[in-house]
This record gives sequence, structure tokens and C-alpha cells, in this order.
Amino acid sequence: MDVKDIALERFLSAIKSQMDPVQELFTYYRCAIMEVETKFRVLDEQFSLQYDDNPIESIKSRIKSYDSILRKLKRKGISFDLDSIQNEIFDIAGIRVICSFEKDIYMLADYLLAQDDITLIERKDYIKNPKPSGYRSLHLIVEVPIFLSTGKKMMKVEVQLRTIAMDFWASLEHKLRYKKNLSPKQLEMLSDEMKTCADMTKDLDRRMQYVRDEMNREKES
Ligand code: 0O2
Repeated sequence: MDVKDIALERFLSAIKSQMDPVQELFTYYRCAIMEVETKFRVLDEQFSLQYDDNPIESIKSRIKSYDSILRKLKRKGISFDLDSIQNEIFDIAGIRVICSFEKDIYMLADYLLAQDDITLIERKDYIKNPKPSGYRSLHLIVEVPIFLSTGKKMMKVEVQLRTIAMDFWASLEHKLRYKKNLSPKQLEMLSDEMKTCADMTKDLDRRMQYVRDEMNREKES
């Protein structure tokens, strides 16, 4: 090996030794997502069997990107190390549960939180208290154990529960936030339009819930 190869080997091994603990932590977050996702899938199956009704339309999960983690650390003035990431950033593992009806969101949250291996760390109800943008969803930060060959490890997962209408709204509004080619005037106009759309989705959710409640009342009587 010549000097250049040795330098490259040293460089790669230095990067690897820095990245290995990060990869390990991200693997644990992926395991935590699997645990919580399974809990929701089990609840959905049970409701399907018991009431011939699936409260969950779909589940999406993601690990926060490095970029997004670094931006959040910077924004919050937190130091760039693994302990800070674990102790201060709660949404590295994220699960989004999409339901058709608003009542199912609260029902699923209650059943999840009643499970004895789940600890609620934080609850933000943006359905009862929407954000100024019009954003609505129920956010839960929960802690869940994952069982490794080395023992039990507690991991934090952010769960966002929302209806199809709330999800439709949030995904378009998210795109609007990252649009760089709009003038401030256009942005203001479209943000106002999104606030109107948020009111419409709220009304749609309420009406759909009403129709379902009436249908269930008929079925029971
Ligand atoms: P990502 O990963 O791209 O989804 P905290 O975490 O409590 O310190 P933060 O980050 O302000 O503070 O938490 P918040 O506002 O309770 O929830 C953040 C996440 O909720 C966002 O993730 C979005 O997924 C969603 N969210 C919150 N407000 C809005 C909104 O006005 N519009 C849309 N479309 N989504 C929203 P991130 O951080 O954007 O990252």
C-alpha cells in the first residue's frame, strides 16, 4: 500500500467509527417503529373481526432524515451528539396513522396508551387546538421497549393520528411551505386559501362523522 492508500484507509475507518453508533441508533428507532406499527395493526385487525370495521385507512412510517435532525438541533440550540439526539429530539421515529373518522383517532390513541408497555411522554392535540396555519392532527410521543440480545431498550416514537381529510390538507400545506419560487404576496394568498381549506376539511370530518354515527345508531336499533 502506498501512502495515499493508507491515508484513505485511515479516513474511511475514522468515518466508519463515527457512523457505526449512529447506524446502530437508527436501527433501534426502526425496531421501535415496528413495535408501535404492529400495535396499531393488531388493533385494526381486532376491530375488523369484532365490528366488521377497520378504523385505520393506512399507516406511514419514517425515520427523520439526517438533514432534518441537524436543522432541528441547530434551531433548538442543542449540541450535535448522540445523547442529545436521543434525549432532546422525540420525532426521529415517526408513525402516521390515517383514519377515516375523527372519533377513531381518539379511540385508537386511548387503546394504545392503555397498553402496559407504552408510556406517554407528551400529547399535543392539534385537532381540538389547531395550529394558526390550520394544521390538525393528534400527536403523541410515546416510549416503547425494544428487546435486543443485550436486553431491553426504551425508545421514543412520535405518533401522528389524523383523518384522510387532515392528511390531504397537511401534505399540500407541507409542499407549500417548501415552495421557494413564490412571491411573498402569492404565499400569503395561498396560505389564506389553505386556512379556508382547513375549515372545509373540519366541516367535512364533522359531517362524515355524523353520517357514520347515524348509520351505527340505525344498525343498533
Ligand atoms: P417532518 O419530519 O418532515 O415531518 P417539538 O418537536 O415539540 O419540539 P415541533 O417540531 O414544532 O416541536 O413539533 P410539532 O409542531 O408539534 O410537530 C412537528 C410535526 O408536525 C412536523 O414535522 C409536521 O410533520 C407536523 N406539523 C406541525 N405543524 C404543521 C403545519 O402547520 N403544517 C404541516 N403540514 N405539518 C405540520 P416536521 O418537523 O415538519 O418534520
